[in-house]
Amino acid sequence: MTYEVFGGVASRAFRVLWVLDELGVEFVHHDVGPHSPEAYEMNPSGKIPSFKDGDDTITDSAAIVTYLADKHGQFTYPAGSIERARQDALTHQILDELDAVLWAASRHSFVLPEEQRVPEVKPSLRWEFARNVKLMEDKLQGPFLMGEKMTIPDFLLVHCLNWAASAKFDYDSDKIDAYVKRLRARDGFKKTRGRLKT
Ligand SMILES: N[C@@H](CCC(=O)N[C@@H](CS)C(=O)NCC(=O)O)C(=O)O
Repeated sequence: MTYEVFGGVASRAFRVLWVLDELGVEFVHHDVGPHSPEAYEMNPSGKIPSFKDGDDTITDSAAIVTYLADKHGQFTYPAGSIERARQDALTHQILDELDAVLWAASRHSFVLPEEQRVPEVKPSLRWEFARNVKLMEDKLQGPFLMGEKMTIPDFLLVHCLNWAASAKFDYDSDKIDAYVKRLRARDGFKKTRGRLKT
């Protein structure tokens, strides 16, 4: 069965590519942008990433990485366990409190039609992001968010922190800085980073 990933490395497709690189499985990467013909073929919104497992299509980066973790039995706790409930809570916390804030800033910078952008919201989003990273810091249990085991929320969190760095969204946390440095040093991360066109 062939896996196919649709979406550029600099997009949320990074999360999917990184999980696949860590799993060490074969896949085909279609380096396509949002609203490209390929993106619309996979998702009527034209958003990326999307993913194909054989003939089946999955959209949404968090859904795709959760599917891959479940299917390969890595980077996740089993469905129905208390650990899985805690893992999913972290996933949603990252999506609600970091991804959504960064995405609002992007929308009001370059995504929305110009007349719909409200740039004045950005200082408030920067404040909210820094506060929410501090809340994540309280959740960090060990080398990984959940302690000794790397799980799906780690992929999402590090991706959001990379996104924050390029959007110049700051925070003040030595603990989170050390965490992100540790995860960026992984071979899987470096392999995915190496896929970026220079
Ligand atoms: N929740 C979705 C968000 C997908 C999304 O918004 N992707 C961006 C690129 S990272 C996009 O395609 N934007 C184009 C648009 O909003 O129309 C996911 O995690 O996959």
